[in-house]
Amino acid sequence: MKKQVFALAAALVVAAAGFATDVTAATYKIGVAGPMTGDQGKMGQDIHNGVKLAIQEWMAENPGHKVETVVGDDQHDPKQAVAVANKFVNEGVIGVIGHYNSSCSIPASTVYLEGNIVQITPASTNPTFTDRGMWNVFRVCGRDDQQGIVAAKFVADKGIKRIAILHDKTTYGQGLADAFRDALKKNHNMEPVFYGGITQGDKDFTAALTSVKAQNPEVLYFGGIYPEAGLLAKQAKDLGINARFMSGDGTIDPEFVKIAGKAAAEGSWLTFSPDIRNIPTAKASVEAYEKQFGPVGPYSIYSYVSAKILLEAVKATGAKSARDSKKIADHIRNTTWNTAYGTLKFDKKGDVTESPYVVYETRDGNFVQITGLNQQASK
Ligand code: ABU
Repeated sequence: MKKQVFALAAALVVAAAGFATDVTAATYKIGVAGPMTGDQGKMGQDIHNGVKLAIQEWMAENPGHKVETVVGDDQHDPKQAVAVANKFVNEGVIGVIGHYNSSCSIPASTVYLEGNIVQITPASTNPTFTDRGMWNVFRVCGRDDQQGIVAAKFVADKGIKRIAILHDKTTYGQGLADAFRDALKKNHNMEPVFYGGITQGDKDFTAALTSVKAQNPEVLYFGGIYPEAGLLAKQAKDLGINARFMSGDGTIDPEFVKIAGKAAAEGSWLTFSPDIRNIPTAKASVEAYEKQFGPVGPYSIYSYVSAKILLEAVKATGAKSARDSKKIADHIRNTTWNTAYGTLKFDKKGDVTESPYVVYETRDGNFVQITGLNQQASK
């Protein structure tokens, strides 16, 4: 009898907390994936911290329900990402937040599709992620075919003519470099004076930079992530290359300045979404994050928003497990989300319908937003 009374009381508490379709307290597991260790480990930790904050807040708002994370370190290696994805399927997660790298998110998404699991990436910007017609994938950030257009317009508007392009031969890095090159050609009738690749993980880029130097570029554009971007900026300066360094969202982190050194990073141009610290709706989330984890990284709040969307969709649909993933996905796609970034809506493919990019300049080691939303690109 005592047991029955307790169960009824628990059900009423949960019903009062606002669960329309599910009055049974539940425990959910969420997969959190990214490079948790190694040279890109800062990005994985930012993702994990954003998810942790979202879970803390959600559990406080939904007493009786428990959310646990299963963390997967993909070490920005596509094979490791597939192993992480299989582990998440076997552990019965109800959804995944991740991965960071497009080269990991894309192969892992196939495993999640087969496992009937919703995946929300906070950071993977390569268009292919959402362009394959998969019902289970979402991203809350923008795409490189938007980011490349904004970068090309920016340099063309400045009257810059001599542009060298390097990339790290990854899905993201080469994809972004190609998007930038294609936008230069298509929208501004410009050709780069140099286009070539380096190898991610290498430390000495003298050979590639010597070829770049021979073309006397005004801008050296890099498609890749901050560990290589920092070394390239530093070594370009050491070699006496007199070009402005430019890159994208994979570079905009204080780690870039640390690796390049303040002098070599100074003046570099980086594309990313508008500064989260200036978005009024994000103020409380940024403060809560920074109180616990320190300065927000580029994708900390995107990860927080991703986890909030997943948990709210689980709640609204009364989903019990990944068997209910289609309901979760439909709910995500058909809902207008009020988030720290403001209102978000997803299109049929799982992309957000609006994702502005702006340009930052590195000044005294800080990233200062130097363009407004008039640089916004449409798909
Ligand atoms: N978008 C930043 C780097 C992550 C990726 O898309 O590979």
